[in-house]
Amino acid sequence: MSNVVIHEVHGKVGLIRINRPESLNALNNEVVDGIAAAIDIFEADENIGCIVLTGNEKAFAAGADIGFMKDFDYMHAYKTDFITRNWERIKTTRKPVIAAVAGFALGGGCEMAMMCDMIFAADTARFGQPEVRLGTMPGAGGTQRLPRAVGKAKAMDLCLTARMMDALEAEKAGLVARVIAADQLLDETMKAAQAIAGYSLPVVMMIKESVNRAFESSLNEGLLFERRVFHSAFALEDQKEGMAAFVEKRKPAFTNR
Ligand code: DAK
Repeated sequence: MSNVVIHEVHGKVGLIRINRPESLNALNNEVVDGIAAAIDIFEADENIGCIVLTGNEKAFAAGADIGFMKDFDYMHAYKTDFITRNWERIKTTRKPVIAAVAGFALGGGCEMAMMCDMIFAADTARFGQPEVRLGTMPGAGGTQRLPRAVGKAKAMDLCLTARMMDALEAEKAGLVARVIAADQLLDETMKAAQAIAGYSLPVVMMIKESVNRAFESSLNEGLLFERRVFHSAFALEDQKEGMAAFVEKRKPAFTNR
């Protein structure tokens, strides 16, 4: 795997760092393929219970690499399935992914953060969909995930005016789960990720699947899905262990079964 993406194992957490600081982590195929390959590795590793995706202190990612795509024509974008082919690996992993965002998360960078299950933002984070300035539009979910997260008014504002939203506004609007002092961002995110990874992996996967269902179904269908998955959780050894441990006033020892 190339060094524009670094992947490391920290206990039960897989950490992925986007590493193109000279271009504010602009996303080209090498970066996106590298992220997808790291996710493949972590998905296959039974020991990993949560994934963290981050950039550096200046940028999570300042968007798709403009130099890389500026000469694309329609046929090239269509035939190579630009975006769908490799970007969506973040969306398809069954393990939870936390985006730890400091600095710029713009265009495809904001869209990539939104593909993750939640975003923890440094107080330096700035989110935006400035594609309109480049004579194009968001193409990796910006017009779809952003309104679901922050509502139509702010989504229209960001996509149509290209303005950036700071971390506090993003938290208030519902885009961001937590705002954290920049120098604590990775530590705090890793702590949360280790906590998630310490729970039963099948239960964590069921919760992720069920919350995501809320965005794909009516309320009643979603509730039915949740109820069925909840019932199935009684088939888990980890449910027996978790409830027995509570009653016996001890820490549970989950075995992911
Ligand atoms: N791509 C390539 N290089 C980038 C970049 C980007 N997105 N963003 C920054 N860089 C590079 C700069 O060119 C500069 O490189 P050098 O000149 O040093 O070689 C270096 O990173 C540092 O940037 P600046 O000198 O500009 O730094 P500043 O602090 O002054 O400004 C900035 C930071 C983030 C405000 C500024 O760099 C900026 O406006 N960057 C572009 C942000 C942007 O427009 N992002 C959206 C990209 S478009 C599509 C699907 C999806 C998309 C498009 C089409 N289809 C299906 C067709 C997605 C599009 C995008 O994401």
